[in-house]
Amino acid sequence: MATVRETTHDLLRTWGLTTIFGNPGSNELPFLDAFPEDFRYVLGLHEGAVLAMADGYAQATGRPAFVNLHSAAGLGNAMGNLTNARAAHTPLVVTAGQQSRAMVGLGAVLAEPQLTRVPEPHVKWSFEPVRAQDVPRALSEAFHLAALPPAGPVFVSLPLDDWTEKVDPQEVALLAHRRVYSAGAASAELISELAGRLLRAKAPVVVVGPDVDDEHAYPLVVGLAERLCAPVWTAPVPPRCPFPTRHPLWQGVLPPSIAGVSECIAGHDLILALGAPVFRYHIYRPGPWLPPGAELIAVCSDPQEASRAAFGDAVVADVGAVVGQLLDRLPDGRTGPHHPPRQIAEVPTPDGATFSANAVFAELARCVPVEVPLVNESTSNTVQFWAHLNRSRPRTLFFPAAGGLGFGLPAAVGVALADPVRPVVAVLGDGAFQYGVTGLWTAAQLRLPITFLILRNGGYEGLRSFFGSLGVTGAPGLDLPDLDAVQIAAGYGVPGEHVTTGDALAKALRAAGAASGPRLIEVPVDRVS
Ligand code: TZD
Repeated sequence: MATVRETTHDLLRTWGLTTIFGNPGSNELPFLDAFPEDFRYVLGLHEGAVLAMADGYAQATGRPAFVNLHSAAGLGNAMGNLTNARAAHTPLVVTAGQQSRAMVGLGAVLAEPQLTRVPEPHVKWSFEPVRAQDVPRALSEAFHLAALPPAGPVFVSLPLDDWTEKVDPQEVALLAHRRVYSAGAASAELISELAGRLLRAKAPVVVVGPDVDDEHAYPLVVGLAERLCAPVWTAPVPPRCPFPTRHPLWQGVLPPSIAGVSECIAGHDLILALGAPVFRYHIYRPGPWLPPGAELIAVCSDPQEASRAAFGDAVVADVGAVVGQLLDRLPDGRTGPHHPPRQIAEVPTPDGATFSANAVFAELARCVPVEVPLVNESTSNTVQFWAHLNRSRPRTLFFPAAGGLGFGLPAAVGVALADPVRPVVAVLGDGAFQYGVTGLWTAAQLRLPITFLILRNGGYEGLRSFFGSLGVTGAPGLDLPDLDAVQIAAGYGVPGEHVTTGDALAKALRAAGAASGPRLIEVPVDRVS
C-alpha cells in the first residue's frame, strides 16, 4: 500500500501541479520529505509573497497553482494577497500544515482547531480531511473546484501525521483519471434574444473585464466589438488588460464611480458587459447607474457577481462561448457612428530633477515590446499608466485585483516562472515595493529576467490623491523619506541603478526586453502635490 504522501505526489503530477510555492515550518516538513526530483519548490521568504507568486504564475499560465503555507501564522500572512487572488478569479489550491491530529484539540503549539476558518471569506471552499486517507480525494476536490468557473482559491488543511499513513489503492485509483468539465454555452433561444436586443440597439457599447483576458475569449471579443461597430471601454479598476489598447474602438478605462460610469457611456442605449462585475466602484460619487433609457446585459462566469449587480440583466455562462455564439448569429455589415480614436499625447522625456508619470509611461510604451508581460502596482498614476499602455495580447498585464498592495513584486516572479525565458517588467510605487520586497530574493536566486521599475515619489501619493473626493485636508503617515530601492535590492542580490535622465531611462527600459536576470531601476517621479 502506498502512503498518503506518495499517492498525493502521483496525483499532483497528473494535474501538472509539480511546482510548489511555499514557505515551510515543522507542520509541513513531513509533506516535503522525500520531495520528488521532478518537482520544484519555489521558496518565498514571506507568505504574502508566496501567495502572490502563485497568483502571478496561475494567471500567466491560466492553470491552477499549488501553495503550501505554515499553519495559521503563515496562512494569516498570506491573507492580503488571498483577497487579490479571490477578486482576480485565480485558481489556487492553498494548503497549510496542521499539527498532529492527536494534539489539535489540546491547543499544542502550531495547532489551530479552526484552521479552515482562517482563510474565510476569501476562498471558495475550506476543508480539513476527516481521515488521513481522505487527503488525496480532498485535494482532488480542491483542484477541480479551484479551476471551475468562477475560478478562485480553495483551502485544505493538512495534518502533519497524515503523510506517512497508508492508503488503500482502490480508494484513490480513479481520482487521477477524473475530468471535470464546465460547459457554459447559452441555449439557442437565449442567443436569439440577446442577438435581437443587440441588433435593435441604436448605439451599443461594450464594457470588457478581466474574465475575457484569455486566449479563447480575447480575439472573439475584439471580433464582436468590430461586428457591432461598438466602442469598447474597460471596466473600472481593471486587474488585467482584456482588449487591445491601440485598437481604434478602445476608449479607455471607465472611472470607478457610479456617476463617472454613466457619464462616460452617455448616449448609448445598450451596454454589453463581458467578463466584468457590474461594476467595481471605488469612490462614492452617486448618480444614475446608467444613462437615461439605457439597458445593460452582463455576461459573466460568476453567479454572485451576476446577482449582486444593482441593475441590468445578466447571463451566467462561459463568456467566450457566448461571444462566439453571438458572432455566429450576428450579421456582418453593420455600420455605426464613427468613433474618433483615442489621442495619445506625445510626451517629451525631461531631463529634470523628477520625471512626470506621463513621461515614464510614454517611454515604457516606446521601449518595452508588447509581448513582454507587465505587472503594475503603482497607484497614484494609474490614469497615466493606462493612457500610454500598449498591449495587444491576452495575459500581458497584471494588477492587484482587490487593490491589496504586496501583489506586484512577487506576482512578477510568478509570471516570469510561467515562461522563464520571457522577460517581465514590474512597475512598482516606492511604497508598494516594500510590501512584497522579499520576492527580490526569489527572483535573484532563480535568475529570472525581471526588471523592477520603481517610481520614487517619496510618499503614499495615491492616498493623497483622495483628499479632495473624501474631504480630507491632511493625514499622517503618507511620507516615505530615506528609502533607497537600489541599496535594498543589492541586499537581496538584485543589481540596480538610479536613473536620472531621459536617455538613461530609455536605455534601461530597452534592456528590459532582453534581460537575462533580475535588475532594478529607480526613477524619481513627481508627487501628486
Ligand atoms: N495596505 C495594503 C495592503 N494595501 C493598500 N492598498 C493600502 C495599504 C493602502 N494604499 C493604497 O490603496 S495606495 C497606497 C496605500 C498605502 C500608496 C502606495 O504608495 P506607492 O504609490 O508609493 O506604492 P503611489 O503612486 O505613491 O501611490
